[in-house]
Amino acid sequence: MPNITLYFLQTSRAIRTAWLLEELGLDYNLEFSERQDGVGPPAFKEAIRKAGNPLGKSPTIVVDGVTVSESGTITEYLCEKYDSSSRLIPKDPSTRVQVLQWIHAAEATFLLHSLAILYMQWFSPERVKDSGDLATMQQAASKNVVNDFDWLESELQKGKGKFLVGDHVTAADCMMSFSAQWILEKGLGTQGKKWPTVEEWIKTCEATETWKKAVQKTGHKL
Ligand SMILES: N[C@@H](CCC(=O)N[C@@H](CS)C(=O)NCC(=O)O)C(=O)O
Repeated sequence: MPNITLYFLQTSRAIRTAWLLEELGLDYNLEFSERQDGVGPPAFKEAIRKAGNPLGKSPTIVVDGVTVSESGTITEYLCEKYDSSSRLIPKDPSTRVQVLQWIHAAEATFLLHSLAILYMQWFSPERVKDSGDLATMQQAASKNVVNDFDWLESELQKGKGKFLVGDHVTAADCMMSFSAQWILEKGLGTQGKKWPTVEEWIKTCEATETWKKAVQKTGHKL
């Protein structure tokens, strides 16, 4: 068994890695921290920096002395090393490209568009809020989020199984479920819209034994 440590900040992308580790059947040491004032506490971020990630962000993992950051990279690294049957990132190029597409979309499309809205809320000066300009900007930025979820909804409807790519969990689900759950929970740019197939898929992910184990071990909550 490899020696793996996972730096896990509460309510974060680290649940992607915890779920993946359960899917791979790998045990790991958990370095957990609750949030403080909504962000990572300084001491926890310092511990992550000391472990080799200068940004102090979560998830970060150390695998037999090798430090890896960025949830998508961690996903690809762990699968390359330990997914011997290529179940989570398939070898067949046409299926593989679908899984890779969702791995990247989870960060570079879904979280990119929703975080733009969160940062407007966090960082706009009061005068921008009071003038109504914040609401106008949020409304404009929401179009991307709605398009993203419409795309996810239609891909899930077209899909051949109950998971994002087929009838079993792949790395696509491990990466994408947190993005979808978190954006819907926070209502970031969703404009009160509902995507029933996305909601059903999230429930299917949450019903897997591996997801449940990851939540039980980490105490993850939204
Ligand atoms: N692109 C990175 C983002 C990592 C990141 O921003 N993590 C957040 C939690 S979801 C974090 O550590 N925030 C704590 C802080 O900056 O205080 C990834 O995919 O892992």
